[in-house]
Amino acid sequence: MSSKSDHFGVTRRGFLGAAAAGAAGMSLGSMSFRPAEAAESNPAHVGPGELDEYYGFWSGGQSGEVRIYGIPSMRELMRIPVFNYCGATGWGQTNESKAILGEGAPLNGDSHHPHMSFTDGTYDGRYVWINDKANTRVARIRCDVMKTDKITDIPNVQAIHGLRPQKAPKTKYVFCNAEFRMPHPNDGSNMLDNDQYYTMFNAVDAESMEVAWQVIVDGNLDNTDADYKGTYAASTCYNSEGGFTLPETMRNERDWVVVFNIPRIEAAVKNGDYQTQGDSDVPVVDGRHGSKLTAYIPTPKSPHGLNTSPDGKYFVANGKLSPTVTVISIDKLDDLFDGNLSDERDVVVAEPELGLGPLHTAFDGRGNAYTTLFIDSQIAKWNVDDAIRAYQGEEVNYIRQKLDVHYQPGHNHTSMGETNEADGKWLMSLCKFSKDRFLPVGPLRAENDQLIDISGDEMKLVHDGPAFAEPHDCIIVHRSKIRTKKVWDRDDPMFAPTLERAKKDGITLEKDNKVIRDGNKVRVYMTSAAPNFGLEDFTVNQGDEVTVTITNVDKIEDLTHGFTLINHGVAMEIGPQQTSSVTFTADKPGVHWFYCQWFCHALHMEMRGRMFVEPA
Ligand code: RUQ
Ligand code: CUA
Repeated sequence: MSSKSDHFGVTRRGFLGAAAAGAAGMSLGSMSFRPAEAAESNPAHVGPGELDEYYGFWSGGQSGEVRIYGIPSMRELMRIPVFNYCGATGWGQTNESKAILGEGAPLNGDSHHPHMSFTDGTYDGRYVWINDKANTRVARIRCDVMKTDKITDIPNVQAIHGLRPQKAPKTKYVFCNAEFRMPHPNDGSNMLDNDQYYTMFNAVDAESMEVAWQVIVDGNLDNTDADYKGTYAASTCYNSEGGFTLPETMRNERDWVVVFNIPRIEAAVKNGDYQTQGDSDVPVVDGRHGSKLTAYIPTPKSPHGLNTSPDGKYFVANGKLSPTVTVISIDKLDDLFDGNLSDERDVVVAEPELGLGPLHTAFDGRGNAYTTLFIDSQIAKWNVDDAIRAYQGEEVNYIRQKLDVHYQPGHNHTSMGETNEADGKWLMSLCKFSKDRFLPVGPLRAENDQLIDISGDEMKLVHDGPAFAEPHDCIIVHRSKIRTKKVWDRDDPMFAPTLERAKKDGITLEKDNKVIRDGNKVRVYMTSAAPNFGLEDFTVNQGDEVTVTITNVDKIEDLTHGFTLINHGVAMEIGPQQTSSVTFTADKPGVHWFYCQWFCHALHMEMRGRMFVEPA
């Protein structure tokens, strides 16, 4: 070991081993250098000016946002504020974003699972949904502008965790698991009465974003995925014990995968076979043990990830506290629901033992599966058919390879891997700990998103990508699936209410620069065109409630303006052809400069003006 590598008090691990040492040009004394020829031979290298083949949508974890990466370069292209406040774009502050978030909505989130809308089993590029575990919400991002356009509070439950859209024929529902059992009603009358505790599986209508129905279950719901026919969804379920404390939730050797029979649930709702709870009018059906709407398939101890194979044949439940994953035949579920099987376990067709702490599984479309092993810090590549043969008693080694990752991987995801177009090129391992892989930055460290080339027979680690605030999950979408707008449409629904208000005020947003007084409410309308605001100044009285509405009349791609008002905590983005507005109180007399905070022109620094506030 060279003394240089100890400079930061870092101990290089012996098991840097095969994968890392194989990366060209890497030696302990020159960790951060790679010869140019090595960079070019790296399949993840995307040269200057070249475009990536895939979009990656990353959850922003505890930040509550969603990030867009280019894959394979791992270049971060955009951050989409969702549940969080964004000081750059004014998300959480502009009137348009508040209308989507809801007045007084919390501006934090814990986003885990970004998933795109499907048509016929593959991505259709319309929407990406994401959960907020922290505040029990589900949000939708419009992929034509890459902005959040709807956020739904899920009633009667706590902590939305697993989320997955229906894959076929076209995403009608977004399935989302509420994780924590809570008493019903949750009004303080029954806080210690375990019999009144349960949680629910939820379906959100993909178009309206209203909650379509909820299903009461036993246990805590974890992750979920859907089949390729629109008939079933399956969720992993831990805490079958219904315990409150860690020892209580660990007693049973087996927990469940719960399978939801979507047509039967829809029929129950249609027949009025449901109840409602509290203030909500969402139909609630009972899917606990004994219900015809669900099936509980016993699986070893606290299963976590739930992944559907891209051929549509299997649900794979990842053992977490068991070294196994459980492979469930989707084709056998009809028989299970029709009562033709004697035991729920009859739908299990394989249970390969992979290593310690299996959390999530991804697929390459060539019959192989890739499972993260949290405790072993490895990815196990295994063959599904061989695992099935082994379960039937044949002597066959289903493990293809184990690759060290750094360290403790949670989710992994393959390119197009959750669709029927899984293409087996890239695998992403989202490692929860980076330890010695990056320069230390204080007690809080980056996570490590590792890109693995799976196009050949062997997995090859090709890139370490630091990421902030645990991106739990990601998807890798071929760029052909996505068409984004270059400039906003003037009648975009995102700012339609603002257009409506301007119309009432007799304003033509594209050309008028006017101040309208309405009691102590003042509405300031102006345009922005590089390098000018339509108004060089405007005057209000101290105490006025001021709404500034700005329309960017530039039609040029990438020409965004901003509006920042000094000492008022006000800033917002105004993209080309966009209208944005913000409301604040002018409580300080005197001169307050406003300026454009988005570099837009050689005279960008000069793009500014004054707000005069007359003393009360
Ligand atoms: S979970 S590390 Cu929030 Cu997706 Cu598995
Ligand atoms: Cu407009 Cu800077």
